[in-house]
Amino acid sequence: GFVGAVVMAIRELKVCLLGDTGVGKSSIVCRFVQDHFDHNISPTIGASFLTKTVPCGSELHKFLIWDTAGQERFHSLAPMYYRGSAAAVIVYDITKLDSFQTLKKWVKELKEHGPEDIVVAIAGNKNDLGDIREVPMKEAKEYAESIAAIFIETSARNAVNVEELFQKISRRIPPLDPQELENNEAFKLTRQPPPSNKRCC
Ligand SMILES: Nc1nc2c(ncn2[C@@H]2O[C@H](COP(=O)(O)OP(=O)(O)OP(=O)(O)O)[C@@H](O)[C@H]2O)c(=O)[nH]1
Ligand SMILES: [Mg+2]
Repeated sequence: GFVGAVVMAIRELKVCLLGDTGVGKSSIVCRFVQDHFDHNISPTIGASFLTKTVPCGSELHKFLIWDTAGQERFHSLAPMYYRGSAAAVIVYDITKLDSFQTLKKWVKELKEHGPEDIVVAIAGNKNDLGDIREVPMKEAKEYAESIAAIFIETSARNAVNVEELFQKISRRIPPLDPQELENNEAFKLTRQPPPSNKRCC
């Protein structure tokens, strides 16, 4: 059938992942972007960058994902990645109480030095390892509520709640009204050409 002119705005959203080394930040990103899990994944050096575009209402959200290195020696690089971020995903490992303490330090750092309106999402990863859990879900959930953060438990390994994590972030980002869309320099918007008959599949 006939497809009218469609103007779809792509909105680029910078997102960073923060959290202790080994909690599974890279595994979450790998699951989200490539739907893949690597048991032998190496610790991240510096940071890595990946993108994924997902529909959100009448917009497309192109996540520009900065997966940071959790090792302490890379801590000083973090501001480059949370600066200008629309959202930060702070990951802990439900089997490592220490990683939950580290998460609280990241929350504090973001509060002091991060963007004012940043969306914070807390992800309790490795929830496939419930038998050796050290962080009760209730405690983490209540903490997240106390700082108005998104909360979800994930398993990058078993592909549990990884898409949902990013969906929750998408839904927290207020849609732009068309007027603002014209003038707002803060958001990078790309007009997509209407689907042409020639390219139609
Ligand atoms: N059981 C289980 N293991 C996981 C899960 N996610 C990651 N892992 C394992 O945890 C280890 C660390 O994962 P990474 O993704 O490298 O952790 P990271 O947070 O990126 O670590 P850094 O890059 O050093 O900050 C790897 O052996 C992964 O295979 C999960 O959901 N369940
Ligand atoms: Mg990593």
